[in-house]
Order: sequence, then structure tokens, then C-alpha cells
Amino acid sequence: MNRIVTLDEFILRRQKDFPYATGELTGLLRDIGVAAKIVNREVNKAGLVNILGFAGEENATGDRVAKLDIYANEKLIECLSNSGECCAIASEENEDFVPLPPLEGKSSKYVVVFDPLDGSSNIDVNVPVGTIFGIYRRKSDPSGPATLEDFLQKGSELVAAGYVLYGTSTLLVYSTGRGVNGFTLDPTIGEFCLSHPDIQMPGRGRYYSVNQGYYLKFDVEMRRYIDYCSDLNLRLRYIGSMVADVHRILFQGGIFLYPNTRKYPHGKLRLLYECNPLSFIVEQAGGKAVTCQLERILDIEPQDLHQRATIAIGSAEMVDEMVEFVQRYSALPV
Ligand code: AHM
Ligand code: MG
Repeated sequence: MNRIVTLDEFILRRQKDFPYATGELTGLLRDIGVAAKIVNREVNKAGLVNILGFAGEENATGDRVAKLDIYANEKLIECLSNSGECCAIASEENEDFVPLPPLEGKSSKYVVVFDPLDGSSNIDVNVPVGTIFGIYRRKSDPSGPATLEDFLQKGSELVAAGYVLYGTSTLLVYSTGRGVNGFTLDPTIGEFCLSHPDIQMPGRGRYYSVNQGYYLKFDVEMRRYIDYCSDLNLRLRYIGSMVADVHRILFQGGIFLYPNTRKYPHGKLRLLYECNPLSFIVEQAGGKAVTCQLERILDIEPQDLHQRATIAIGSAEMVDEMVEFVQRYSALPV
């Protein structure tokens, strides 16, 4: 019989692989695991307790805020305050970064960025949503307050990143830069259990994922590439929850695109807490992620907490092909 390995046990085991590890990152990952279980409980019973729907506010980037967004945001902040390892967070739901109170004079070395509930416009219709997170070592002096500079780090400087997908089952996938592992929540024991060790992304796949409704609003090179995907008889799948769409291609291979449109000339998705963590995971699993202007996502120097980016992310060979299309057709007159 296979022995069950819980997330806590796995994180602790991995800590022992680093001779000078102090347990701080371990503590942080555990805090996120606890928050994920709490958010999962609420997402699952959302229909029962009148928590569905919009709260009547707009968030920092102007989207309507669903009530569960606010709940998930609060729970993540609360849980990340537990171990005292995180000195500040930046979230899709907060205009500015939020400093967390130090614990018993502890000086914490990390900051965490997150989208508490990605794809939240789907909640009312029971479509999968997710939490996306990234962890950075702070740049500022650990004895002082966190600064904006702590957050404006390139994705390549992430210490760890991951996501939780609240789907038909609840999965937590994370990486500390040494491969990617996935854990499924066993609701009977309330534990995330290792279910997908050492995830490797297929070099290509049969899926492409893009909001094809915006086709006419994309640049010509993107339209050509999408035509090519269709000519190849690739299957179009678009859930409208980035975390769920990327999860599919992580396991089955494919490409996810969110190019610039007239409405979103710099792309819609947010660099810090959507594109960077998922790009970190995908690269760790052998895939690639670039902007539609061909810059590696993890190399972008962020200027703003809520900066947007275009993205093409997925199986390495397919991203390479998309890059060739952009190089070939972007010089053409529209
Ligand atoms: P959100 O963080 O406000 O939920 O927005 C991000 C979501 C992504 O999950 C998804 O890929 C995208 O928005 C869908 O946008 P569109 O409806 O324009 O296709
Ligand atoms: Mg989001």
C-alpha cells in the first residue's frame, strides 16, 4: 500500500534537503496551506450561506469584487500573520501593500504576493476558481518596515510560488525552484496529500486556450497563430479562470494566451500575482512563458504592484512556435 505523504510532512522533508534552512519558508508554506483549507471550505459551501455575488465594491484594478474575494483575501492575510514569517503582503484586492504586525519581536525575511480568488467572476456558476501566490525574500532591512522595493522584484527572484485550484477536487501545486509537486485535499482527513509528485509538462499538447471572442481585437501575428492552432485541429478550451486553464495545460500540454486587446493594450492579467507565479511553476515543469512581445515573463522588471502583462504560457515547443509566428508576422502591415 502507498504511504500517504501530507503537505506538512513533505514541506518538512524538503526543508531537511537545505542544510542551512531555518524553517521560515516552511512556516510560510504551511500558513498558505491552512488558508487554502479555510478558503476551500467557504468556496464549497458558498451557495448555502448567501456569500455568493458581488460586494458592490471595485478592487485596486477596477474589477467588481465578489464577496468570496474579500473573504479569501482576509483569510490569507490572517493566516500569513500566524507564523510571523511574512512582513507584508500585496494582493489583487488591496491598492497598496499591507504590512503585517511583527510577532514577538521577530524580524521576518519574506513578502508574499497573491491573487486570493482568481476567476472569481465564475463563482456564481460553480466553475473552478483558484488562489495564486508567490513568495519573495525581502530586499529591505529585516529589522525595519517592508518597502515597495520588496515587491517589485522580477519573477526569476521568486523563492517559491504556487496555486490552489478549487475544482472537482482541491489541489495545491507549488515549487520552491526544485521541481513542481501537487497535493490533493482529502476532505475526510482535512489534509493535502501528495498526489502528483515531480510534475513534468508535455513538450506539446492538444489544447490551446484563449478568449477567441476577442479574435478581431488581437494583433495580426496573434490572429495568424490562432488560425494555425485551429488548422492543426487543436482543441480550444477556455474556462475563464486562468489558474484552471493553466492547470489543464500543465498536465496535458498546450498553450494559454492572453494577448493585448484594444481594451487591455498591456494585457489583462497582473504580472506580480498572476503571471509570475504561474510562469515560475510552468518553467519549473519544463514549459515556457513569454509576453506576446516575446519577453520572458520572469525577466520583466515590475514598476507597479498591479502592473498588467500579456502572456503566452505553456508547453515549450508550442511557445517557441508562437514566438516564430510573432517574429514572422509582426512586421506585416495590419
Ligand atoms: P480576476 O482575477 O479578476 O478573476 O481576473 C482574471 C481572470 C483570469 O482568471 C482569466 O484568465 C481572465 O480573467 C479572463 O478574462 P476574460 O473574461 O477577458 O477572458
Ligand atoms: Mg485574478
